Amino acid sequence: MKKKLVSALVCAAMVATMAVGCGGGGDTQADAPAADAGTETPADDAAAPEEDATGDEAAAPAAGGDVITIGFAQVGHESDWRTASTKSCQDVFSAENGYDLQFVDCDNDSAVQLEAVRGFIEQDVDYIIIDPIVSTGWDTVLTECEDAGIPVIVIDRTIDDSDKYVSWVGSNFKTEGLAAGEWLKAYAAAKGISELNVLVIEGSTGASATIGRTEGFKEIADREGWTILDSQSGDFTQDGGAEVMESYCKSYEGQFNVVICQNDNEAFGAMDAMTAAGVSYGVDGDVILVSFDACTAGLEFVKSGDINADFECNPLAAPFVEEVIKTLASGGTPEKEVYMAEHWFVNEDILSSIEVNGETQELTVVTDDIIAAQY
Ligand code: GYE
Repeated sequence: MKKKLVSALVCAAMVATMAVGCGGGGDTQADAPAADAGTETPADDAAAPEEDATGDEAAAPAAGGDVITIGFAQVGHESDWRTASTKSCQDVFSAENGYDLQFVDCDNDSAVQLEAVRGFIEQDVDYIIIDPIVSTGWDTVLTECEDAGIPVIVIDRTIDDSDKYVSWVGSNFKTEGLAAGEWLKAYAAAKGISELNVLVIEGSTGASATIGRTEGFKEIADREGWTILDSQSGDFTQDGGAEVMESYCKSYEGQFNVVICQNDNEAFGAMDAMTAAGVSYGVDGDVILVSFDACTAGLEFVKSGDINADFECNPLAAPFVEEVIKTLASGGTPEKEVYMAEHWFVNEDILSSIEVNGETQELTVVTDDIIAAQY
């Protein structure tokens, strides 16, 4: 395992209000034993808290026979990561498990997302789950949820201008960006590459995932004196990644040797655009290609050597959310912040670990078993 995984309790105790990062140094993460404890792969410890994600009948919040109604305002359907996130919620909050899940795909439109939340208030659902498209503009609607007495659980992206939610479950995006930077530094040194000229394809503008990954990577780039030639949004989509990369290939022909894509789908688009422009990438190419998310298809490209390194972001928040709901249903106070476990994946076995925030973090070489266990 890459990190020493510690209880999220420690993290929550340290951070009273919303803030990306935990305690300044490396983040503290919730260990999550897999539903299938039989295989040991890095993906396993990020799969589910406590018991099987399908739910233990006796312990389920709906055990008394009442169906629990949950409104989920999802970002959209822009990426493999998003598909895995939606599936995680639909699997856990199924009718079989005693839930009525009201799912709204907000198609990356913040106005639609606010409207969805207001719709859930009107329906008087029992709980509201929000994956906030952007990190600001939330206080008014969260106050409305509070006034209606409906607990809000935020997943994945953070809300930065309100703390009127009971719990947030997600990842430390800045740490992911820092890890990508620290890996690039160590990798370039191991390969004898002294000059790094970087192009960044950012995620959706205003999303905390974009903000954190951009900040984290830039911090290392500035410290190391690398040149970031450009940094534009590819909107977390394959088409967006292809479009930005196509224009980068024209504007920066022969000038770049690193491309950082802030998710796998952008990386797939960037690969297509580089291939079309005759630019070689990956472990045998001229351009080092880095991605985030590490979903199944992303890891397949790491294994084939097309992507050099992929920094995981765990989309399986729903089992953790169910724990929060169980805690609330039994009159308890859930942790304000729950960080999920993640791993850093590479193709080549030339570095065993990197230092991130003063902490040694393992690098995992992708194998078929890891891909088979990933989402
Ligand atoms: O990286 C991207 C998705 O918010 C962490 O959103 C998430 C990001 C993820 O579209 O693939």
